[in-house]
Amino acid sequence: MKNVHLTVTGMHCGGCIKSVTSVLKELDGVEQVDVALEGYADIQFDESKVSVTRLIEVIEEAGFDATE
Ligand SMILES: [Cu+2]
Repeated sequence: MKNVHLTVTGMHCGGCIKSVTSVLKELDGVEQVDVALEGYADIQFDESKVSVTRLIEVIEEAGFDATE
């Protein structure tokens, strides 16, 4: 299990947090997600199932920007 802290920009309300949280949780291999309006996402994931690149990708697909 691995942890990553991503900087996420573009979140403005609880709905945004919900969106980011749910797209991440839908991924196979994601164990725990903590998304905050301050602009970050802490994610615990199984690196044999999902990559950081993929985590960033789904956040961007949801309409936000993410960087490691
Ligand atoms: Cu919002």
